[in-house]
Amino acid sequence: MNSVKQGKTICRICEAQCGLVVSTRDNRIVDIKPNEDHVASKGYACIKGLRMGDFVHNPDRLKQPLKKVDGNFVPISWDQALEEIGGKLKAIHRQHGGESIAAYMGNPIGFSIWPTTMMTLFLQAFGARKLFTPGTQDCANKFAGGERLFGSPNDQVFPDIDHTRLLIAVGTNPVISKMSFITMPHPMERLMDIERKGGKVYWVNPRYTESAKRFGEHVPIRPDTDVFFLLGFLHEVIRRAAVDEERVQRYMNGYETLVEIAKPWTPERVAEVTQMSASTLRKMVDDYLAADGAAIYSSTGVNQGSQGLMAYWLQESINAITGNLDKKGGVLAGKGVFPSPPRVSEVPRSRINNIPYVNSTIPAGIMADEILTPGPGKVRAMFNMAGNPLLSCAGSDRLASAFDDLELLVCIDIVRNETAGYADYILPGLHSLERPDVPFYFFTFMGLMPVRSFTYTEPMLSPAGESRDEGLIFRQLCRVAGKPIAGSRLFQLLSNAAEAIDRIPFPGRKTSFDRLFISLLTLSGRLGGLRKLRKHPDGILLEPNQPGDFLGKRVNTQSGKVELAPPDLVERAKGLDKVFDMERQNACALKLIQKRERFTHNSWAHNVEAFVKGKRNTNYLFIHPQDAQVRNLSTGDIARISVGNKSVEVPVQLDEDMLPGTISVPHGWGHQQADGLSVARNTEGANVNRIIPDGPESIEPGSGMSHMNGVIADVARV
Ligand SMILES: Nc1nc2c(c(=O)[nH]1)N[C@H]1C(S)=C(S)[C@@H](COP(=O)(O)OP(=O)(O)OC[C@H]3O[C@@H](n4cnc5c(=O)[nH]c(N)nc54)[C@H](O)[C@@H]3O)O[C@H]1N2
Ligand SMILES: Nc1nc2c(c(=O)[nH]1)N[C@H]1C(S)=C(S)[C@@H](COP(=O)(O)OP(=O)(O)OC[C@H]3O[C@@H](n4cnc5c(=O)[nH]c(N)nc54)[C@H](O)[C@@H]3O)O[C@H]1N2
Ligand code: SF4
Ligand SMILES: [Mo]
Repeated sequence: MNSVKQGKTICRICEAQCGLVVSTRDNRIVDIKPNEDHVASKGYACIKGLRMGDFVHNPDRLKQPLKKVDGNFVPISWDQALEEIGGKLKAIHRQHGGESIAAYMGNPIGFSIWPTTMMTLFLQAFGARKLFTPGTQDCANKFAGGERLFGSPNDQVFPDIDHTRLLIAVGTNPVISKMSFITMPHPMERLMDIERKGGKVYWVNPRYTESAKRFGEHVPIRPDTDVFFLLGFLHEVIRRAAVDEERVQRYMNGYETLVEIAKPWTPERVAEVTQMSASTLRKMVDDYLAADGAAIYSSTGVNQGSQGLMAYWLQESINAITGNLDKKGGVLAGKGVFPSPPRVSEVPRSRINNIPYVNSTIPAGIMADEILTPGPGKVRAMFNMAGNPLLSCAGSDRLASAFDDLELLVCIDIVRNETAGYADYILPGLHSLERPDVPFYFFTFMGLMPVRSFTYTEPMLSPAGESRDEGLIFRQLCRVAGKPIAGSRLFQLLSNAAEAIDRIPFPGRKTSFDRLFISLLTLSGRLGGLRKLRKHPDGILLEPNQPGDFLGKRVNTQSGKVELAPPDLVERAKGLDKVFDMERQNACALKLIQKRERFTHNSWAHNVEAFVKGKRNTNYLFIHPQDAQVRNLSTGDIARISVGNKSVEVPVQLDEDMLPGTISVPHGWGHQQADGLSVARNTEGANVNRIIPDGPESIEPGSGMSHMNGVIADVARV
């Protein structure tokens, strides 16, 4: 047995990106500890990062390519897999063109620059544009909002946590999630500091969350009514003339339009649907305006509603006109390693209802339609990397039929998940600990950091079995299909040469091409080459984001000013009266929201035995005792939750923390058909996305967001 080796890396499970110290022996993890010396995480990590060994060395880990033969998966060689997939791809491309080829790029790999870039360049080689991502399940409203207000989807703001005096946190639960659109290890500690320094945190949430129980003030809100809460807020700000007129004059357009829009929405009126009293709202406005540095921040609880883009627009407009945008303690515009890429002059549109792409991706809510609708551009081949759309996207039943309809479905994953059950080929990719990496934070996310830092990591392990770097897989497929990656012969030649060199056995030598790519990127971002970065496994600190660095300097709109009145949103605002009336009519209906849990991570943590022990082996219906009583439900009963003609059944858990009228069923469950997941297969629970509607009518205009939060549902005892 060899001795234990120790290495430093970063966790790539969530946006916090904590530093870890990983001990290995004989290519197996023996221990993972938080890295006390990491410049940003300083010794923090959560249970998922610390248990990563269970993901890497999972007995179900894929180690060889698989091909479906007569309904069963059989192992084949890489050569055979590449030849056959490349051949089919070539034929489909020749007959039906690039629009018939699509891809889904899942969440976990979004944190690695190399495979994500390669998948994009692979699509480019075929003139294929249909890239689906979980973005339209979690944050595309922010991309769409950034584009309209600041000029680019990559122009994003985040609360200046270390200096803010007042934070209104809407639809987020950091104790569990560690947040999104802000890279902040140990978020609760940092947020608690706001109150320790005499400031205040409000949690606007239909659930009295684990976070709200720690500190701050919980303000309940009826699900999917945040847009009205924000209209009431805006109304009050304007009524009190609490506007930084000089800034508005100099740096913003469209303020007068905003004034008109806010006029009818008094706190009394919006209270009718938000269930937040006018006095509570006014108190929040008082505190916000009194604070020297205040911020409203929101996350998936709002993003996944039916008005996520509208809410984002109002929220950032409030932050902007009150002078809190680009101000110490307000919201800062994050600065990436590279400036935001130039705006795409012509946004592609889907053949389905002419729906626009957002941030160069096509909404996942119309994936089934793109596959099932006949005619030119019908998707026939699909590549799914590190994703589980069958469990994570809306409309699972339609998606299942769609995947059945494909001529070619290739899944690249570390295990055989539910989606892979529909695949023609499954290719074993790398676990993040097996690749050299820099986080995919070059444009946007790099900047969304209270502590702006950068960490390069070497692989901690060699690839399991025959598993292969995803980037290499795409370049090899391009070669076989006769379409050079990125449409560049030179790029393809370089890749082929690097591959040939890498094949020569030479102990201790590391693959060259990916490192070369990363080096070029970091060098051009003036971070230094790998030699320098390797010397800093604890990360390097970059110049922090500064207030006063954005307005008048980096705003990417044509006017150079913040656009407070984007025409399409102003137009939509006219329809809000109707939405409001509907809300009033539905005041008694149950609304279904999502819920993240400590031991689950979207759909991929349930194959770890420790995470699904005992009562954790299923998802539940969380329901307030009042709502349960009316339906004759108690804890342990099985409930049927229906939306339209679709339903799922899960056990009931009475939960006083839910606002009455609100129910919750966590997503990522329903693994019973997952033949490739020996632990998850034996869990119970159901896939809530079977009842979340998909299709062009169920996504938010402009952002393409699937409506997953605040969906009206029925509950009955089984
Ligand atoms: N343990 C764990 N951590 C995770 C994940 C996981 O699956 N498990 N997933 C990761 C991913 S991919 C992401 S994107 C982030 C997301 O990070 P967050 O956005 O912080 O996600 P949640 O913790 O689900 O918080 C959303 C909150 O919104 C509330 N909410 C629901 N509906 C509404 C509404 O209509 N209005 C308002 N105001 N609030 C509402 C919910 O009660 C919930 O508390 O978390 C990441 N971290
Ligand atoms: N109803 C409802 N649905 C939701 C949400 C919700 O709140 N409610 N949340 C949404 C959100 S925020 C998100 S981000 C999506 C996530 O949705 P997805 O990204 O589609 O799904 P994951 O569950 O993250 O599945 C990731 C897969 O990647 C694999 N994987 C992990 N690491 C690697 C790697 O390095 N290489 C390769 N090749 N594979 C890897 C895992 O084994 C797993 O099979 O779900 C969304 N779905
Ligand atoms: S919070 Fe947990 S899952 Fe997220 S990066 Fe840190 S260790 Fe990984
Ligand atoms: Mo997400």
